[in-house]
Amino acid sequence: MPAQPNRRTVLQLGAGVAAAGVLAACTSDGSVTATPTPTAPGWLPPAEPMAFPAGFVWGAATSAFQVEGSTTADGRGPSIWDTFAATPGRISDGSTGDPAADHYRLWESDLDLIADLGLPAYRFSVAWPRIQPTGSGEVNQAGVDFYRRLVDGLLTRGIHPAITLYHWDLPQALQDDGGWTVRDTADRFGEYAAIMFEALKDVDATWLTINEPKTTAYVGHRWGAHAPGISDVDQAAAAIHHQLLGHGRAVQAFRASGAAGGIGIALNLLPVYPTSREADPAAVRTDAVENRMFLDPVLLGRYPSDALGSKPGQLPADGEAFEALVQDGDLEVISEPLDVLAVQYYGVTGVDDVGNQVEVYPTSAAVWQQVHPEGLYDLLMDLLIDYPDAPPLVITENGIPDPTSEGTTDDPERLEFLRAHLQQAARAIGDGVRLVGYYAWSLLDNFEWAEGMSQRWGLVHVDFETQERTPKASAEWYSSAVRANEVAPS
Ligand code: GCO
Repeated sequence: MPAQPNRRTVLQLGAGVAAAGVLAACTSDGSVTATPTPTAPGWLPPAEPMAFPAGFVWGAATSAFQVEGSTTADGRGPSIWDTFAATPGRISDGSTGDPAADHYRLWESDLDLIADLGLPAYRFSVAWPRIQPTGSGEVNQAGVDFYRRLVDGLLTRGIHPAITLYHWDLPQALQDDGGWTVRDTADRFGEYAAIMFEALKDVDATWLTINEPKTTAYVGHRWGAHAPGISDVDQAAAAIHHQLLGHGRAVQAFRASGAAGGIGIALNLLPVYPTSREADPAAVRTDAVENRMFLDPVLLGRYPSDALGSKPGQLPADGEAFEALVQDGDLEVISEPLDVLAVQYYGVTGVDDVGNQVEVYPTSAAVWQQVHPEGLYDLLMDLLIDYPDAPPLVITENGIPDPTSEGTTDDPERLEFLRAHLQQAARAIGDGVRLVGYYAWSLLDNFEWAEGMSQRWGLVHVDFETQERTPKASAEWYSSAVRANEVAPS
C-alpha cells in the first residue's frame, strides 16, 4: 500500500465520485439513460494514414510546478504545492518541486527542443506566486519578465503559446485565508489574470484559465491526496464553485483587456461505462459529478440537479450549503462565452450499481488510468451531441507514463497510445467534431504530483541527475506525425 492514496485509490474510495462521462442522454420519453454512445462495434483504423485538417494545432504541454524548479528564485512566493511537498509522507518518493526539470533555468534549450521536434505549439502554465508572491497586491516584475522572455522565445521560434493561468500552484498566503473554499480567492484570481493579460496583450495566445478544477476539488479537497490536503466534501464542493467563478472573472478580465488570442478552460473529462443495466442510474449521477458539474455551468449557465446528494454515485455534499454559495449573477459570470473548450483525456471508468468505480479496461502504470482509446471518440461525440453550442474543442492533455520509474527512451507503449488516440481523434473529426488542436502530455519527464519524480510522462526523457534531455522514440514518432499532419496506421 502506498503511504498516500494515489489518484486511483482515491477514486476507489468514493462511491462513484470519479465515475462519469456517459454524458447522460434524454430518451424520447424524457427519462435519462446512462448508456454511453457506444463505439461502433468493430471499428478499425483504416490502412491508410488519417489526415488532420489544415491548420490543426499540434503541441506538447507542461505546467509550472512540475517542470520549473527554482522555487525561491527572483521573488517567487511559496505555493500550496511547496507546502504540501515539504510535508513528510505526502509525496511517494519524498521529492519536491526543486529542481524538478530545472526548466526555469533551461527554458531556452527547452524551446530549442520543441522547435527541433517541429511542434507548432507549446502549452505551459504561469506560476501565480511568481507574479504575486502572496496572491494579491503588488506585481513581482521579475516573474512577469520570465514569462515575457518565454513567450518571446516561443514567438521567435514560430511556436504558438498556450498559456494556462492556474495549474494548481495557489499562493500559500491565499490558502492561509481559505484558498478555493472562500469566494475572495475567485476575485484574487481575476486580478492576477488581468495582470497577465495586460503584460502579454499583444500576443496571439490561447489562454486557459483553470486546469482541471475537478482534480483540485476532489483530490485536493475531498480526499486530501493533493495540495492543499483537505478531506472535506463540503469544502470540495465550495472549491468547485469558487474555481469556476474565478474562471469566469478571468474571462471577463480577458475581454476587458482587449488582449489578442482566445480563452477557455481545461476540463478533465471521464467517460463512464455502466457495468450493467442496473448500474445506469448510478452512472448518470457519477457523470453529473465528474463531467456535468463542470460542463453545465461553463457551457449552459447552470449546475446539474443530480450531482450532489446521498444516492449512489452522487457527491455527498450538503446541497443547500452549496446553493447558498451561488450568488445572483455567478452563473452568468461562469458561463461567459469562450473561444475554445480544452479537454483533457486520460481514460475511462466503469461504474457498478452501487456507484463504485470499477476497472473495465487495463490500467497504465498510473493505476487510476484505464486506457481505452475509443473512449476519446465516445467523449468527443457525446460533447458534440450534448453541447452543440460549445466552442471548438482542443485536447490539451493526453498521455501515459512509462511502465517503470527508471526511465527509458524506448517507449513503444507511449507511441502506440498516441497513435491509437490520434486515430480516434481523427475519426471524431471525420464524424463532425470541431477539434482544432492536440497537446500531448507531457513534453518532459517531470514532477508527477504525489508520485514525485517516480512517474515519467515525458515525450522527452530527463536525467534528473544531470538534467540532460533525450527525446524518446515516441517523440520522434510524434514529430513525424505532426510534420505530416496525419497519423500513420500501425
Ligand atoms: C493532471 C494534470 C497533469 C498531470 C497529468 C498526469 O491531469 O493531473 O493536468 O499535471 O501531470 O494529468 O497525471
